[in-house]
Amino acid sequence: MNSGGVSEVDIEQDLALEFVRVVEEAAIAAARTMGQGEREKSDQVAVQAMRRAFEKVPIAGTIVIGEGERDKAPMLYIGEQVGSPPPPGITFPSVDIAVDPLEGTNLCATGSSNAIAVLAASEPGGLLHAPDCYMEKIVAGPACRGALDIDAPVEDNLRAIASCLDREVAVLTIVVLDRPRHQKLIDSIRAAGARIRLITDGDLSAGIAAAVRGAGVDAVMGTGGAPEGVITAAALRCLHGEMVARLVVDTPELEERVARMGIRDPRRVYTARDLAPGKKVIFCAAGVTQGALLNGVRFFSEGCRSHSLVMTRATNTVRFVDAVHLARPLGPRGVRLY
Ligand code: VTB
Repeated sequence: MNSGGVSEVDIEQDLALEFVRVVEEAAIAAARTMGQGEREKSDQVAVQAMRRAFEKVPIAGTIVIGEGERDKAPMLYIGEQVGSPPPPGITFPSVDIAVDPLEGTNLCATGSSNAIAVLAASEPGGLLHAPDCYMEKIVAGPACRGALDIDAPVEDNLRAIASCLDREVAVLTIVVLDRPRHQKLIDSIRAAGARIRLITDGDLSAGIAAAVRGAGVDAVMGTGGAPEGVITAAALRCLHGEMVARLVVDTPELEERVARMGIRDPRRVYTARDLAPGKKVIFCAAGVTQGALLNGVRFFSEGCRSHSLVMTRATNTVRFVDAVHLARPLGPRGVRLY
């Protein structure tokens, strides 16, 4: 907040917890719909809850990665301004925000592991405005600094990762999205002798796990969403993880859209720093369903309990937030007292 030029807001120090509340709200709303088999409904309630939660955050926020173009998404669309209106004479800090209110809509709809509500934030210009297309990615932990090459054969990358981690290729765990487009990749990983974990959705949370030692993932390989790629990069910048990525621009329409977004070379190989170049970067995620890193939301008679992760780049912190949200008490006639 900048009141008469007095104190400058440090985005990371002052806003990290505010953003945790935003992902908590989205996660709790989505978790209520777990297992109902309605992925769109799950997504919609998460979007609405996240949008509402932003109204309390003292920022001049701009959604740079969101639910889609303005004409397609009523809320959290690209370019939407979010944040609470500042009181007269006060200027709230400008912040760019990338959101995925429910990463893993299918996972939530089927009650499977690793659905999360997630956002990344930075100073303006700190997150690439990526189009909603596919992105080839290789993600690994900090030990693999400089060792990944998106153009190298799969087995070379596996050998490089194994060598950085000081272990054999045969004991690596590589996460791959279970899609027909990945058959060749899967065959190559198998031929090289590494182990594979196929996932139905959620290459973002797998990417974070790859950067955390002991989370059971050594690398994520394959093609997933570009917006998820930028948010993964924001997390990796906080965790010093490694990533190489390239947009999949395979139609003239997409080429045009990418050019309109100011991306001059559609074949550019990006690192995490290129995708999330911010000096200040915040990454927040809250578990919706039970996951490897985060517990899902648990409901009980007095309220619910959420589990979130908030990381900051410049201030180098990784915090887990275990929060109990008490329900408002019921009055004598069974109505909420406030
Ligand atoms: C991945 C995955 C996401 O989209 O990015 C995937 O991590 C890519 O799209 O959870 P396809 O489903 O078309 O392969 C998600 O599944 C969510 O949209």
